[in-house]
Amino acid sequence: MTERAREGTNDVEAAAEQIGRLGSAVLRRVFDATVVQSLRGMTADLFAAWEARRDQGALEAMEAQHLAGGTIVFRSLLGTRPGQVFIMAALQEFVHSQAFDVYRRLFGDDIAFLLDVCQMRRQDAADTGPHVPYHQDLSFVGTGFRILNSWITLDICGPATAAPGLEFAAARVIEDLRPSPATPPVTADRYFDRIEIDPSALRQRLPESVWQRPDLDAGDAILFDQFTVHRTLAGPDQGARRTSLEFRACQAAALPADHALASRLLARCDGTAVAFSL
Ligand SMILES: O=C(O)CCC(=O)C(=O)O
Repeated sequence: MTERAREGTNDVEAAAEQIGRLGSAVLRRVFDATVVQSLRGMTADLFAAWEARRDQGALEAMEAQHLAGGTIVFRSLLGTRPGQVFIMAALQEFVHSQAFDVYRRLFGDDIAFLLDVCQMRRQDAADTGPHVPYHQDLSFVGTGFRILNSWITLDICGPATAAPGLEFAAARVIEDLRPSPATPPVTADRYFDRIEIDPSALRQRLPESVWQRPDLDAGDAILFDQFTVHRTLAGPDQGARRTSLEFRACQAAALPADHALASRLLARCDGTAVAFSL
């Protein structure tokens, strides 16, 4: 066991400033224990339901592929009533959290959640497929606008714990580091072999000092943009399951209507309430 890494902040302004500078920040206690417990139960039920649907041959090919990687995306969840209930519950909690205050600070009051790339994900030693290798999420969108992911863990995770966490580079990177940017853009599907960045090239490019490997409590978040290099961080004896939610969103006006990621849910904030429209 290593000493637990406690980097991170509860301060929205500090998080927004760090994201502007370095593309990422750790934000503590985005969800409290009650919210975590409720969302965790719903994710467990939904994974069980999706596994049953897979076994009945009722999933689309891409949905089955996502599930093999431990993932269910929000657009897929929207297709069932329990999935819709979960999305609205999760989004309600999210838009009332400090994480959403960071989005509002960066993007203003009209924010688009990208339904093809908002997701729930499970990671453990046994049955959720490979750990995700070094990659950037959506670097193909370029520098025109920022997509910010809030990766929120529903379980204690990180190097000093029993469950795999996340490693990421807190560094100003504004280019697509994928090995062959000429390959077709990766959109909703995530083929690791097309997005994996060579670790030795990364070590040359990004010094050890920028790499963060936080230990996180359930409800803590890592916020990062489309250029942030990250991967699953798992040691050999970290067999415990970790479930996480990922809310990827951008300034609504920045997303062209014909964009590959245009499947979105608009959240409009009037200062006191948030209204959603598809
Ligand atoms: O949850 C993880 O371990 C990795 C998730 C990730 O890298 C991603 O969804 O882009």
